[in-house]
Amino acid sequence: MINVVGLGYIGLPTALMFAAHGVEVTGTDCNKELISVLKSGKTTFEEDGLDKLFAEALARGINFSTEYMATDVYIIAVPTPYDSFSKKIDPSYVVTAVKNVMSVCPKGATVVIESTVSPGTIEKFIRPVIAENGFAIGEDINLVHAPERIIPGNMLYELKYNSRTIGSDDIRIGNKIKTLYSSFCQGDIVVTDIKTAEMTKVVENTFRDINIAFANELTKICRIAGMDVYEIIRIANMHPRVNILQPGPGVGGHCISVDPWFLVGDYPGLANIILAARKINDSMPEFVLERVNSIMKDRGMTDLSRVGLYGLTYKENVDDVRESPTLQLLESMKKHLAPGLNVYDPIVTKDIVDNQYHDFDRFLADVDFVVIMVSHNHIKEQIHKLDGKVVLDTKNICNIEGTYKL
Ligand code: SAJ
Repeated sequence: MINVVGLGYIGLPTALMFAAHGVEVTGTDCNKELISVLKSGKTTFEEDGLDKLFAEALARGINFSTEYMATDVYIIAVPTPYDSFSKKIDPSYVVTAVKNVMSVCPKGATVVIESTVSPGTIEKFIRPVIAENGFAIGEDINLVHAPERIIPGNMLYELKYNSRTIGSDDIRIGNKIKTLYSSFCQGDIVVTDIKTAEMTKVVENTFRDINIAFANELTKICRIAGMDVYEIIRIANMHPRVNILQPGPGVGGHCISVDPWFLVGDYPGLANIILAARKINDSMPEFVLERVNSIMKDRGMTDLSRVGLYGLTYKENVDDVRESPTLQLLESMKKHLAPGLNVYDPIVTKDIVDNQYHDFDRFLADVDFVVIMVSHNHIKEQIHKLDGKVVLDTKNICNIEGTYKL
């Protein structure tokens, strides 16, 4: 039996995937409300195919509990935020989860950390916790780091087909956990040491952050040069060794906008490109505001209450708003004591900001200027409804004549 600890965006699909492939699973989370929702037969976030997988896992007997189980494999998938001042990782959730595991696990158990951690975190924070609890690593407890790689919006496909990294002190234990993940994972699974696995994961997200920052920097250059950045990227990407990502209103989510900071926090002075990329991506919401300001001036518009932001989530077709560019933009307006703008997102049903609409047509009726912040399928399918509005399209999805771009 495996005990998956932390049933959020990563832990839940992972637990369900194991269960649906015949592994006996108990999912544990300290959030009682979340456990009771799962026990009532409902999933807790939107993701393509998640409800179907949930039904399969339930049919195979998955359990949910707020308690940790006595078993031989634990998979820990709890959040690892960073301290916004020092930029260093806050390992407290992983440390607490490991402590709780130590209080119930039998000797010989394997603890797999799936949460993304900064390189060295396992050495610095996790090994001591295990030792303090009287367990000898490698004898009483085995430690493994198996960072996830799945992308929200295509999680279930990627769980099955992405390659994975397993970091372990002992190749035999690494191979044992590889066999466990092979119950559902059809991609290559590389077994390496723990530090290499930690670093590789952070490097992957940092690479993407830097690439997006390059696209965003080009956007600013092209704005001054009066050139079309999308056309330039499209043509440059026809070169066989060039693959520039797309510019946008900023980088959000709990991974790409967070993980590079671990390297900046741990290696100040060395992580120069990484820091510059972070700054460029973090500057994008303000850049959108500057564009709104200059377009309003050009059009002789003065009433901010007639401006609306379309999209609140950190990217298209997900319901996750963590670190979203729209929230960053609203935060920045608040700092400058400016009134908030109208906001609408078809996927975010809870009220999380002021002036938030829950009806698209009412939102449209109340605004003259729409800023597309997120390219949900919802807007792509009814882009014609923006006809007659002033539109700033930060995602390059609107072809209506006169649409402003980043
Ligand atoms: N974005 C752009 N331009 C692009 C692509 C993305 O501005 O061309 C923006 C998005 O709009 C979003 C942010 O970047 O705000 C991040 O979105 P994403 O789709 O690039 O990535 P995430 O954060 O959803 O998932 C990433 C993935 N990492 C990589 O592709 C290297 C995923 O594989 C990881 O599992 C995930 O982080 C994670 O959990 O670490």
